[in-house]
Amino acid sequence: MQLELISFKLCPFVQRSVITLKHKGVPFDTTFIQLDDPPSWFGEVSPLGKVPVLKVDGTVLFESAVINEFLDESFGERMLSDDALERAQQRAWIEMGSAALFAMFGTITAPEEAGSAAKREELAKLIGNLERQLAKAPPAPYFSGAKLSLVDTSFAPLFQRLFALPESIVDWDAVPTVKRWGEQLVEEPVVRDSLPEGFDEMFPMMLRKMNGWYAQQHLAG
Ligand SMILES: N[C@@H](CCC(=O)N[C@@H](CS)C(=O)NCC(=O)O)C(=O)O
Repeated sequence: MQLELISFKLCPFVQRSVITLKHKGVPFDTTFIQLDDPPSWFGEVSPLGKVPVLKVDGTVLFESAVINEFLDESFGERMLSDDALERAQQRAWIEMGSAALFAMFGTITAPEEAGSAAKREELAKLIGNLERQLAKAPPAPYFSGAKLSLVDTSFAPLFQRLFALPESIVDWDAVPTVKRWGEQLVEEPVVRDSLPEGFDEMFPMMLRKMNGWYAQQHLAG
């Protein structure tokens, strides 16, 4: 099977698939694009105009959660539960992870203080809900027990970005179980290995370029 991942280097959704591919040890090619100046062919392969897109022997898949489930079903040991109810719950938490990613992105890119604060509040609520869930069912050490799951691969890029910010947008003392899970996930070799080279410089550079309120306050210069 020939796999080609269409990627934007700093996209956390692409990174979900990179972690899954690497964890499964599946070889793949990557084609990087610039989202602010996409190549002319991108509109034809990406129905939503978003990355990631995975081409499988030329057939296009889009949406990170769908791509990850395809990879999971096609290669290696399963990263979702065999039990239908637990699997449905895992999918729901993956969706919640997407909402948290958008709330984080809104917080750090909103042009005005009020917009940033509203997104930060949204993020706090989501992370608080996650804390309640994890407090009931603590990661051991992963979300669903002893093995890395698609829930872990979906949240890991969020934690990498939250921990990389110079001024935290999460009150970590209020969510100790989430913090512990996140700290452990970002140390996973496969998660570290999924970050593009130069991430530490590129991520703040992108935020400065977007020039939101957060960047003006904490990333000047
Ligand atoms: N729900 C999508 C979200 C993907 C997404 O938002 N990707 C961003 C980059 S990180 C994108 O391509 N944005 C381009 C746009 O919205 O025009 C997924 O899970 O794959």
